[in-house]
Amino acid sequence: MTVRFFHTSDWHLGQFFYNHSRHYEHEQFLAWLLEQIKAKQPHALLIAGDIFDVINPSSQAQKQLYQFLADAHNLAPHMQTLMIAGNHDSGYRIEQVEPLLEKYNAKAVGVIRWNQ
Ligand SMILES: [Mn+2]
Repeated sequence: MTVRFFHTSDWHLGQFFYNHSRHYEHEQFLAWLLEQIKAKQPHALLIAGDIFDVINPSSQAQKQLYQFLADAHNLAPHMQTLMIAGNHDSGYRIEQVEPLLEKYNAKAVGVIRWNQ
C-alpha cells in the first residue's frame, strides 16, 4: 500500500512583509494546496509549525486557517491533518479549537506536557 503524505510548514499567516500584507499570497498558496489535496488525496497532512506569524494573529488570519481546514476536509474527508506549533505560534491557541478540529479529522499539538 502506498502512503501519500503531505508536509508543509512556515505559512506565517497574517504576516506583513515590510508593511505589505501577504494575505493575497497566502490565499493563492492555500488554493494551490487545496488543488493538490483534491488531485492527490493524501492520507495525511502535516502542518509543521509557524502556521501564524505571531502568537496573537488577526481574525482574518485565523479565518484563513480554519477555512482551509474545512475546505481540505471536504475535498479529502479521509485525510488526517496534524498541526504542531512553531516558535511563532501560541501552542495554546492552536490547541484551543481541538473540539472543532475533530470534525475535520484534524489534531493540533501545541504544548508539551511532561509526565512527572
Ligand atoms: Mn518560520
